[in-house]
Order: sequence, then structure tokens, then C-alpha cells
Amino acid sequence: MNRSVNAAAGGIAVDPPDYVRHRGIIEWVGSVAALTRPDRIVWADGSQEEYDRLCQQMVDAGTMRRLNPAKRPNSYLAWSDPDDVARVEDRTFICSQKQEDAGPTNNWTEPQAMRKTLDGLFDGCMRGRTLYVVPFSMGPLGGSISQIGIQLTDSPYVVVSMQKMTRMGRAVYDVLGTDGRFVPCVHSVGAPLATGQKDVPWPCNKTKYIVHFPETREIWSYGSGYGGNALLGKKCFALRIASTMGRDEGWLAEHMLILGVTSPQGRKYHVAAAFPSACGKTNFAMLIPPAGLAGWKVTTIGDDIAWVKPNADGRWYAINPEAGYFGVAPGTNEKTNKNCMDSLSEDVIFTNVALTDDGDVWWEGMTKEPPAHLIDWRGQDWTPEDGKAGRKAAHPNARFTVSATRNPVLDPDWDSDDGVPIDAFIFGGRRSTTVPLVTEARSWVEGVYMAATMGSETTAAQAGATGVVRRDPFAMLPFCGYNMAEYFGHWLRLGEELGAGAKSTGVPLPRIFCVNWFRTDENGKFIWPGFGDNMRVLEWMIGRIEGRAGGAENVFGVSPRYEDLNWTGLDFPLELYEKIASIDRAAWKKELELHAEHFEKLRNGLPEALKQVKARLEERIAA
Ligand code: SAT
Ligand code: MN
Repeated sequence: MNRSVNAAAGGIAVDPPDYVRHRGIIEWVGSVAALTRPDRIVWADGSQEEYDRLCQQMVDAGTMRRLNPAKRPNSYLAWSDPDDVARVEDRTFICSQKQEDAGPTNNWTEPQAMRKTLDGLFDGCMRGRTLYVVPFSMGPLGGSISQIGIQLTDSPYVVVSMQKMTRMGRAVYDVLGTDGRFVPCVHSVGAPLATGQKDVPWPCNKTKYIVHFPETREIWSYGSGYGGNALLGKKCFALRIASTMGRDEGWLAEHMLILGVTSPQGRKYHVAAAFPSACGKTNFAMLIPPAGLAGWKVTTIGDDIAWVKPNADGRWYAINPEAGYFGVAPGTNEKTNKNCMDSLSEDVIFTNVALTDDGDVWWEGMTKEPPAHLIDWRGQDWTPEDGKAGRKAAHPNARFTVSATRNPVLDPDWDSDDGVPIDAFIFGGRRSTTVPLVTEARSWVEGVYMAATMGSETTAAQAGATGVVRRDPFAMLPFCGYNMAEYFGHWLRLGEELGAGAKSTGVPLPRIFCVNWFRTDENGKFIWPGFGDNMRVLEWMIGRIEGRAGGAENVFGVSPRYEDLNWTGLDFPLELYEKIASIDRAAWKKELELHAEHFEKLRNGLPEALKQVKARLEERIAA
């Protein structure tokens, strides 16, 4: 068998290990090797030995440095190319057969034309490099909601990152057997090496393409080694391809954290919450309740992505398809997220943070006072004077990559095969004005409307300008693999189906809440303390679910009055609360005009029910 495959691979030895019995995979690897021409093929097995060996290899090559083992055991720091620091949304494509299936929010190219472009780019692109075959499971191996992918990559940084971020390794082939379904993911940094050419620490290419073929469930990524551009299990598979699978198969792939919250009475609930990138999902998922709310407990199931499946028992079960966290480092500290800092004490890959003189890491916001001297993420000397002049020591989108099992508040069910039942969905954008602290939707349709019209100010997680308000429906704008209007319809339909089913099962639909932690005062300072104090909002939500928390109806739904929130241990006077809870009619008139523009853009296939909600809101605001 190997000989014919090797011939098909253009003479490169494919040599699959004995435990790979899936002919389709072997042939596919051969065909990609024939196109990309790597020097060799390595079948990654996910072992510790492999991880250590690749890290050592990258240390030798200058891609990573080992941190001081006395300070940060088994940890590494990588600095990327300054042009490869975030997801590239304008280089991300959904290549469905028909343009209307990608919809107006996605870049689209006709699939045959894109394949031609990719063939050109990938032709010989791995010369001088190793092609790694990386098998991974999104979700527990063999779990009822899980899916399998195989990533081919010429980046060892990606291989070790995938080992932290997914269930990666040879056991995946046992689940696949001889013919199991997998999503093929092809990735190259796009930097072939001529014979004798010296490599650079972070190879990448100015030309970047992050391409999805939703009908054939394929991913091709070229030119970047960073984050969601390169760790293809994450946004490309678990959101863009999986959202399309979910549309076809009746489930949801969402940009949501999942947390467990246990009341002082010992009742446990599960909440899934959607926020755009770099808006504190990891902090919310690891929240430590403030002293005044002792007795409440929050545990993490996931920090970025949720796959949610309605079940015959009338409930919605969710898993975290990932196995690690690729979180934003800047701003994280012992106060804002102690659990996260504890997770980062050892066995971490840091990217684009600063290096201290004693071989540890530092980033803006990690400590009040910066160290007297650092090497910044570009490898240059840095002192607090540079900081005052506005030069950051860590890139604002600097990240840590760490296994979920390092999290001290990891939920005992985080790895459960069938997921956890969801009691509420939360949607939150980053808005310095207009949107109040928290509102509960009156109905499923109004909740879907809130999520569908959500706006958020952009962050460093995406290349381009920051702080610009854009519509980011369901926090899925860069991640929905099909027509956004149709996606709204999918949410409405699932709600209808389960809502109808609720009559027989007696299980109500999950509640929908909309939140905004980010209102600012005249000086641009956040008014709401956020972080642990978000527990106050969570407590109110649980109170609503249990039917005991009060609230007042406004134009959008139900929000807590000042007295409906638990203020124990926090000095937050009514006049401040009014600043973050108020609804300014003039601002909302403007906001609804933006909703109108947004709906106009999405008019093809926009569900009638959402237009009706909008008309009702306009009437209420005018009244
Ligand atoms: O770079 S990632 O896409 O993985 C992170 C994010 O934007 O949420
Ligand atoms: Mn994310």
C-alpha cells in the first residue's frame, strides 16, 4: 500500500503508521504532499515526547524561548512576525457554490476559481519543511456531539498548540476506523525554503488566505501562523464549518463560553454566553464571586466556543469542542482573573507577550508597576518610559495557550460526552453608550432579535482599526459559515421546534439575556466594575429563572431595578446604576436606524418575525 501512495505523493514517503487504517486519509495526505512538496511527512501522535521534541526544535530554531523553569515551568514564549498578529477577516473566505449562501457578511469567491488560486499558492509551498499530520477531536473522543478533523500543517508551533487546544493524538484514528468522517484542514505558513536557505523565527507570507468550502466541509489556510488563522480546529472548523453542519443537521455552533453556576442552596445551572473576541469571555467563564456573594460558585466548561444540540428531552445540551484556552493576556492579573493567572503558572505557550530579565513573562495590566526593564514582543529593550510614550511591551492581542485541565475551577462535567443542559443564553457587546447593563428578553423571538442586532466596538483580536462600532450579530460576524439572515432563521426555527416540544416535555426554552459591561463615563472610564461583580448580574438571571427576582419592563424587555440586584459588599450608588441602566430614547432612535441599515444589508432571507419585532420596538420607542 505504501509504495503506491508514495508514488502518488510525488516520491515523498507518506509512510503512515500501522494504527492509521483510514485509506481516505492516507491518500489525501499523499495528494497534499504531491502538491506542497515537503521534505518529509511526520504523523503526529500527540505524545508528551513529541511535544517536548518539537518545542526543543523551535527553541533551537529561535521560534520560541524556554522561560525560566523556576518561575514558569515547562513554558515557552514565541514572538510572531509583526505582520502576523491577529485574525485577518478581510482575507477570510466562505466559498459556497452560490454567493447568496455565503451571504452579505462573508467574503465569497466562486469555489473553482478559489481552488485554482489555492493550487497556485500551495504548489511547492512546503519545500524545505516538514508536513505534520495532526489528528484531533473537537469535543470528547467519540462523544455524541463531537467531530473529528485532520490538520496538515508545516508549522511545528501549530502542532504543539493543537496539542493544548484540542484532543489531539493517535486515539483519534481509533474513533475514525477505516472510513469515519473527518474535516480535512490544510495549512501552510507559505514560506518554502530553498536548499541551504536559513529559516526565520516566524515564517509567514504577506499573502494570506483563510478559505472554507462549506459544502465539502474543507479548510485551506495559507500565509499565517497566528491563532484562529492557523489553529484550524478553532474558528475555521468549530465555528465556520460547524455552523454549516449545524444548519444542515439541526444544531448550533456558537461563539460562546459555557459556565456552570451553583447557588448557595446547591442548585446548579448552565449558561452559554456570546461576546465578540477579546471582550472578556475567559474572565466571565472563570469568574470568582465577590465576598458579598459568597456561597455562589462558578465553574468553567468552555471559554470561547459552544456546540449546542437540542435533545428529545426538551433541553439543549452543550459541549466545549476545545480542550484549551487561547486567551488574551493583556489586562489579565490576580485581581481581574485569579483563576486564569493560576492556570498560567506552568505548561503554557505565550505568544507576543514581553520577556522579563529573569526569564519570565509580563504584559500590560499584569502588575500595577511594570518591571524596570523588559524585552518587548518585537525583541527590543523596553522601559517604563517607553510605556509612557505609548509603546506597548506586549502586543494588545498577545495570547496564552494552555490546557483546560490547568484551570482550577474546571467544571467536573466539562469533558462529559453528552454535554451539559443550558438554562440561559447571554449576548453581550462592547458598547460605551446606549445598551443597558442587563435585559431579559420577553420571548424567544425578541431574544433572537437582541442577538441579531447586537453591536460591538472592535478590539485588537482582528486586524484593522479598534473601537469602531459594528454590528456583530450573535458575536458571530466573522465566524458564521453561511448566510447570516438564514442563521437567524435557524435560531428561530430551533426555538419554535423546542418551544412546541415544551408542551409535552414541560421544559421551558432557555432564557435569553442581553448584557453590556462596557458603558463609560465622561472620562471614558468603565462605570461598571465588571469581572467578579458580574456575579451580581448572573445571580439576578438565576433569580429570574427560579421565578423570584424582580424587574421592571422597558421597551426591550425586563431589566432589574436598583433594588433587584444584590449590592452586598459593593458601594455602587443609585446614580451610577442609572448611568449604566438607563435607556436614552434619542440614542435608541439612532440605534434602531442602525438596525434598519443592518437588516437592509441582510434583507435576502431575513425572517419576517424579526422585522415585526423591529416594528414593535419602533412603536414603543416613539410612544
Ligand atoms: O485568533 S482567534 O480567532 O483564535 C481568537 C479570537 O479572535 O477570538
Ligand atoms: Mn473567540
